Amino acid sequence: MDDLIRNFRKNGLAFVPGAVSRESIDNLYMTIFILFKKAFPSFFSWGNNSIDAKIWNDQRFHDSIIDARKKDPIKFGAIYDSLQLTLAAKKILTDANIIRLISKLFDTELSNVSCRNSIIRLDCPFDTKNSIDWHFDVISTKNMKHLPEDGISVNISFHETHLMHGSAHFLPGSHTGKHVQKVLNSNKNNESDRYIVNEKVLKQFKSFQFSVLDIGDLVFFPMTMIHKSGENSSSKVRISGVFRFYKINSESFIFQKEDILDNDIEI
Ligand SMILES: O=C(O)CCC(=O)C(=O)O
Ligand SMILES: [Fe+2]
Repeated sequence: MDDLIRNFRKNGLAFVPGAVSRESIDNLYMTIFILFKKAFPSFFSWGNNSIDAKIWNDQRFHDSIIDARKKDPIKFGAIYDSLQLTLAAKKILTDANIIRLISKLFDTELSNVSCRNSIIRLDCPFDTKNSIDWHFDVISTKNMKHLPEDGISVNISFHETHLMHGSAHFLPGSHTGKHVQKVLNSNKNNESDRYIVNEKVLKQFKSFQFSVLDIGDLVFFPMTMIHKSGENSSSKVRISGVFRFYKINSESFIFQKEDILDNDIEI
């Protein structure tokens, strides 16, 4: 048994450094830039056609995104949603290393895995609308009886991420219990759903946050593990991925469809 599987079985967290290809991450930054420039041309007029991951070190990039969100949160939400449809996002979702590692952790083949509700996150400093409090990931917010027992989530860091950027906090050990949570669905496209887990449950576990994550690093955890967004107290936008995979032949797998048509966003 190798370290990845040993750590995953022991405390529910498996860390893999620099696994996502730099070319895919460069494409993602270019795509983010194109979307913002289309929606907010005056804020992004400084950029050219050669954006790559290095742009994250340029404060102009962050200031422009933060200003855009302040000016028009609905438009910002539309960019966020549209980002999920892009090839750059989907290419990372199906990155060869991620598929290999997920297959290994599930001990199954690619053909037996589904993915849904996979998101590239843009977390602005001191944001409270999209930051998610303690919760475990779910496959369905309508069917709360569904415990995501055979799901694995992976967080991806798209830049050097320090504590002040607000990477996720985890409660290792919480994944083996059967916990319940309330979900308050948000019907706004610029706000996340709210989750509530009983305080008594939270007190049973010790919180853990990776002190630093580098570009392309992966953190795998069972969907049943309780975790939350950290607080971004920096001046930069935290850019990360949260991808969720499910084993199809598992008893707890449910048949679903993704909303794909007739959901244009008026901006
Ligand atoms: O902010 C984060 O990295 C955590 C996000 C998260 O847990 C989720 O989207 O389900
Ligand atoms: Fe989550």
